[in-house]
Amino acid sequence: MLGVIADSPSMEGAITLIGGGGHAKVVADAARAAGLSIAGFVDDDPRANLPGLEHLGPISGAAEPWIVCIGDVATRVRVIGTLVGMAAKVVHPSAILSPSISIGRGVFIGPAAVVNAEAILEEHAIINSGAIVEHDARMGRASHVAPGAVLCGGVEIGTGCLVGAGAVVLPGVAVGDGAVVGAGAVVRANVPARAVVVGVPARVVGA
Ligand code: JB3
Repeated sequence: MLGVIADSPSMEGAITLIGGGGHAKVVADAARAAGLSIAGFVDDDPRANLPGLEHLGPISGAAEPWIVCIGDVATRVRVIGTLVGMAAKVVHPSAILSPSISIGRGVFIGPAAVVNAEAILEEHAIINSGAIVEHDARMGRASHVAPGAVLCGGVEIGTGCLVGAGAVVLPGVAVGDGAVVGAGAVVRANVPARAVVVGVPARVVGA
């Protein structure tokens, strides 16, 4: 699996990272490990600093291909909405990917992640370090499965969701748009849109 999969032949060339914080460091590492060139990063905070990468200016000036490197889901969704041009995909070479998966534009797949047969990763989803997305699961647009989390077979994650570090979503469970699954939770039943669930077994604590 290539480190970045251009969506069109015109999308050769270095990628621009959008955001200059901790997640951008992880994406930069993956891009380098995959042998990709990085033009630099854009960030509205002039103090943002990514060692070894040039701060190219504010986010509004992002050149394509770009990838959004902001982990907070609400911010991520908002920033994506302001962008034009083509998003790149960055896949760490140590990720284990079935050849039958679908990867949308702007997706990031981190080191030691596993994505199994027929899984669908919609645009701008984050599959973070060591996360597992099992067969036939779906990650909704801009959703984030955090390090070490496990989506079992056929799980449906909506758009703009966060599945926290080390959480487990059991087979066939659906997590509604904008929902949050707390770190370490074990989710046995469907999660309503915009709900927050935590614990083992996971229970709704807020919405
Ligand atoms: O837990 C892990 C493994 N990673 C976390 C990741 C998923 O999310 C990480 O530890 C952080 O919690 C977070 O990483 P991120 O998004 O890089 O966080 P931070 O280091 O705060 O960097 C966010 C960057 O986005 C900063 O450079 C901000 O300037 C920028 N930013 C944050 N909010 C924003 C906004 N930029 C714009 N334009 N608008 C915002 O509202």
